[in-house]
Amino acid sequence: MEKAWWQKSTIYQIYPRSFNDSNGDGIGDLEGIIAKLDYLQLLGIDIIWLSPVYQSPNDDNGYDISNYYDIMSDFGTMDDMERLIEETKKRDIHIMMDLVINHTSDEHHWFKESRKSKDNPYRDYYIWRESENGPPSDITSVFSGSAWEWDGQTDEYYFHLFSKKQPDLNLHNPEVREHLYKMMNFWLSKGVSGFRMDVIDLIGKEVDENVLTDGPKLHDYLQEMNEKVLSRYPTVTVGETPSATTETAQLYTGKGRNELDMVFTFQHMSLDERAGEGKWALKELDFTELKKVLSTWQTSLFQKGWNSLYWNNHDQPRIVSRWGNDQEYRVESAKMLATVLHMMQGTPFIYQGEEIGMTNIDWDDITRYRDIESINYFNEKKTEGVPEQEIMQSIRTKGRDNARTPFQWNDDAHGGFTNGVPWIEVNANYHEINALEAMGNQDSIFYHYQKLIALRKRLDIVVYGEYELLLEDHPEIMAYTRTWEEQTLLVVANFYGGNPDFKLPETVDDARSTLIISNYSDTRERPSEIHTLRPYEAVVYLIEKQPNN
Ligand code: TEU
Ligand code: CA
Repeated sequence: MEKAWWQKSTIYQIYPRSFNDSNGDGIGDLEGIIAKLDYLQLLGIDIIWLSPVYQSPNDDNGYDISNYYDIMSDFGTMDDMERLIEETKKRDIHIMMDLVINHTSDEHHWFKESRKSKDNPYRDYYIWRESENGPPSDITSVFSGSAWEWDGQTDEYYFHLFSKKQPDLNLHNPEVREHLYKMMNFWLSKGVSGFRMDVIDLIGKEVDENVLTDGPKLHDYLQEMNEKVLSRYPTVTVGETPSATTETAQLYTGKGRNELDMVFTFQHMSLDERAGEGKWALKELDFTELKKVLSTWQTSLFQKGWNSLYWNNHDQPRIVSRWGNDQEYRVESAKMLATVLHMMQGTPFIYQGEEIGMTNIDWDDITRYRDIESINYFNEKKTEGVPEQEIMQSIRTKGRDNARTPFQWNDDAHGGFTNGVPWIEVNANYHEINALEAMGNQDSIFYHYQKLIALRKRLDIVVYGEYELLLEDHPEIMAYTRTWEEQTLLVVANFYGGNPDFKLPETVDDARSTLIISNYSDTRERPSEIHTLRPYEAVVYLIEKQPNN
């Protein structure tokens, strides 16, 4: 089996605006990241995924790029970026840039030209349509309202799946693709190691046919990109693909397909929303469904592709608040969730602050929020007459700002994130939850993540072992094995606060097993036949086959 360098790696996502502010303007920056590289090295991560740092008017916090070749002045300069690349190299850390090519900012030079006249050479870089009576179609923006915006300069509509300041590029135009490949090569030649590709499943869209994701040309374009850019460097890539299924994931990541290394799938992220009603329609997590979804991905891609593994990113609420217990069992449940994810097959992603168990915010007042998605949703629902309390309950539970409050470094004002006034408030719990506290405590969540990262490097079975789900229908326990050569890895996790019994399956011989990691300090060294689990307990045993088996 082919062993790629990134298969043993762990990736850490930095959302620069909220990571560390070095100059007191309240906004995280590149210099601030450089100052924390030793912290990341101690954690043991291999790759940083840097959310966008390009020039941007910040309508969607950098996911609206006005110049791909320059750095947002809030974050620093190209010199700072080059220094960041150099400093990460010294520590054997790679950088993965965020690649946003489904759309640009409306302040990008291309769009400024494009909107000027119908025969402008850049006109066809974007998606323009004429329409007499209202928008050309009913397609809606992810950020509320129509996806079509009327532009009086030429009396046509342009298409934007996200904010109206994020016009969609027309990738069917080969000139556009060539420009983008040139830009990607520019960054790779600067020394970054790859890309996380924003909503890459949209780039083959055919708006007139109402086809958005998985357009007929999507995989052709990815293969072309691979040939003209990715294959020329030892890259690592992950595509953000909300529409991916276990079938399409094999197209993206399959051997010999020459497209991407892995994709972000979203099926597990939708298990606490009412089916078909979107992210704001709240519902309890369907736990057995979660096990089923994760397991289906594990088995479907086994030796046919490669999984990314994540609970969190800058678009999702904090996992310990979402599917753990951020009160009495914050530490136990954060470690349990980490264990379950990191012992699976794939490349794990850690989102900044996850490794110290940062939690959701509980703000009731919309003026404290900064995210365009939440604010637009609030305004839309308010206009429709939905009671404010109900709207705010969705935003508190699912809003993206849950992940975007500043990193909590220590107990100083604003959690040590800034000497000034932060662009978004720090979570009030920074006095108890912060990196300094975590680093001084050998039992902290931080060191649990450090161990999990190291285990992946030490044990081939974590990287290559075949996955099998146990106790499929158990309402509280998630348990699985990984099998590789003469070994079995047994992972048992209690997802809730009760004390369920775990009965050791007959296939598992406990005579030759050792405890690999646990989130309770006094877990026994061998699994007993009946193991009564404690709240949110998670244990991992490595079992050697009997020599005569
Ligand atoms: O997100 C794409 C995406 O699918 C979003 O709809 C995401 O599911 C949503 O934000 C969840 O609430 C990417 C980026 O990750 C996001 O931050 C950007 O806002 C978006 O693309 C536009 O670039
Ligand atoms: Ca700053």
